[in-house]
Amino acid sequence: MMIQELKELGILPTNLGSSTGQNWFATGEDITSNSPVDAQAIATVTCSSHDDYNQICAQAQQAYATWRLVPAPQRGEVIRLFGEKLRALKPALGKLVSYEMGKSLQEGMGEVQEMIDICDFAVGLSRQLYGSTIHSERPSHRMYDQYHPLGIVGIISAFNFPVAVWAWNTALALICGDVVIWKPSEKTPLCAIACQRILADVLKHKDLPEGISNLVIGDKVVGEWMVNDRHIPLISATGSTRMGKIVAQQVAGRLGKTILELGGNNAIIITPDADLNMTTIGAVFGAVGTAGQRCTSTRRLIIHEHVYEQVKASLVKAYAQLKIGDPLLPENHVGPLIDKMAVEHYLDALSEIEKQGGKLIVAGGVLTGKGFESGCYVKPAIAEVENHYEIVQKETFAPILYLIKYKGDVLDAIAIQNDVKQGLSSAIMTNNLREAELFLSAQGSDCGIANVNIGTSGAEIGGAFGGEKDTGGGRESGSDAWKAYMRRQTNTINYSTELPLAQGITFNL
Ligand code: UN1
Repeated sequence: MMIQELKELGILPTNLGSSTGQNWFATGEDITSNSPVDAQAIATVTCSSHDDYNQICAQAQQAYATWRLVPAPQRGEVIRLFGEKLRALKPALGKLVSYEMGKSLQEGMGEVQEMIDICDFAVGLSRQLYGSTIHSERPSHRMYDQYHPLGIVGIISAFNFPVAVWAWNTALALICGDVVIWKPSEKTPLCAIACQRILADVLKHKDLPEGISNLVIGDKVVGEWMVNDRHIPLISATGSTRMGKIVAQQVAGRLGKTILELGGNNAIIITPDADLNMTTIGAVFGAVGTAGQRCTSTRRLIIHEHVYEQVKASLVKAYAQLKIGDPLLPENHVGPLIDKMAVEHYLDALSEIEKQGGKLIVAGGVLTGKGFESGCYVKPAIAEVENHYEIVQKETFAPILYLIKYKGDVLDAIAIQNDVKQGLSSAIMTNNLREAELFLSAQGSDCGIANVNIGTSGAEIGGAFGGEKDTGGGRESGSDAWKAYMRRQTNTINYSTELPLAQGITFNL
């Protein structure tokens, strides 16, 4: 029913199985998108073949030649119109995200809101792609630096944020004068087709080449074509650390650039000075929101021994109230995992926890029966563990929350928080100024995101998004993340009649 509505709105093509989408050449194999909500096959989608990919690439290159000459504020106008369209289509697109990916409807809408927000941000930015002016050491010389577009930006995105992460990259890349080729997760192809068509409509309305925004659907082979393609100077990839390491090495092999947004193992430190009511809400949403499938999901709570029992009791109570079920129904807090493979990983992690010495205090399990036919609905679990357990060191993309007790002061808690390979998001719950400032200082959290008195997930688009260590080091979205989408050029202009050399060198002929 919803798919019909999307077809009527023109967001999805009437015949999904064919290659009729705008700038979406697809003559390869068919894949079926199954909803984890009710196990229904939503639609069959055609992937791009290697020939299709080459055609898309040629089209993107051609479009770039035009697009880079459009003044940045006019490029911003295109993104403004895109944002307007997204505002109008938010309910429909939000529903599709929820149905195809399985996150709650509110979170599906929230994801579309992130798209709208980044569009607004990019519109403003399109008049602020500032370089610096520099005082030259030579008389009658002027220096400055300026930013030019890079060319084609390749975006590889994951299933868990099937629309927002593309939008962060695309909105910035486009106002910077780049064009994009997008490989979405093959688990959420309909969300990608919908986004592509919304933007394609805006480009058409403005009489701009469709190759400014391109879509290639397929599995990791398509990703490999992009990663090894010297026509793509920047690859922005979101996914596992394992995938990121392969992408990083291959792109570095051709001296291309990457923005990598990989795994997290995010913790909240809860000190004796924490407001415990706030803490419970932040921790529970962080752990079970999107069924624990955000890069920023809260995986570990590092709790001071003095408040440990109290925090534990309030979490157990809160978990008992969680409603698991159809994410499109507003009363449910937790939807399904993306697919049965994810359920397997969740179950493996639960058994590993016990094998490695952990204790499940809120048991997990797969839900069965009416409403749970997809086999993807699982119970959020809580386990008492030690930080060094192998399973705790790993990012399991599922709603499993680890409780870790700490003694001593906040530096002891920070040491535990930093003692994992990943470095995406982190938080501290405290009303103690010294603790908060230490956590944010150079000897504090080693993550790309460090919060005080809020959880680890749900970052606003205005800040740069990304993390350190195994998270990959890239930054997307707000602040000055746009600079990664452009090439910097230093210019020195001599308006004198002499040719003085720098560093005082004299060179007489
Ligand atoms: C991701 O999980 O890849 O901070 C992105 C958040 C969201 C984005 C998460 N704004 O939780």
